[in-house]
Amino acid sequence: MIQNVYEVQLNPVGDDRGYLLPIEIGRKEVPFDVKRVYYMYGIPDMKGRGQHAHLDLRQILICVHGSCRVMCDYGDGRAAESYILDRPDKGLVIEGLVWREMGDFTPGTVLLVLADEHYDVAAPKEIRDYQAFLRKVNEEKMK
Ligand code: T46
Repeated sequence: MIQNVYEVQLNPVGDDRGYLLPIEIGRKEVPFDVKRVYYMYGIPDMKGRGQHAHLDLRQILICVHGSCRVMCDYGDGRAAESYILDRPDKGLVIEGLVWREMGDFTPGTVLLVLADEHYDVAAPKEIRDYQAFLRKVNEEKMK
């Protein structure tokens, strides 16, 4: 079972016109082939997002504008970890069976996500019930 969360430093190119941040697929910042890109914006105050886990998905989250908190929980008794995404040159890689909750969005935040799988609207491979997530982690550990 894969469960991994870590921050990566992205490399902007800056000059007197501002910054440009290239993301090259397959380089160490994004260690997977990207099949899907999405972003969220217009998030009302006090609203949280996420609150689910994916069975098998690799993603990198980048707050390209504003900031938010991402809480990651491995469901195995370890304390949940909180990450603040507050710079467009910081990425958070989340791989595998990790419960994630995003919150504390500042007004106008735009959260960009690159993922290694397409999204199946009819049958998304995700767990939205926390107790079911804990059971799945336990089941995977027994294998
Ligand atoms: C995650 C965090 C960071 C699609 O149609 N295509 C997509 O690729 C996605 C991700 C979602 N959707 C639909 C499904 C729902 O009807 O968009 C709606 C909102 O999706 P969801 O409630 O999953 O959004 P978030 O912000 O709670 O979570 C998303 C990702 O789903 C999730 O993988 O890790 O962002």
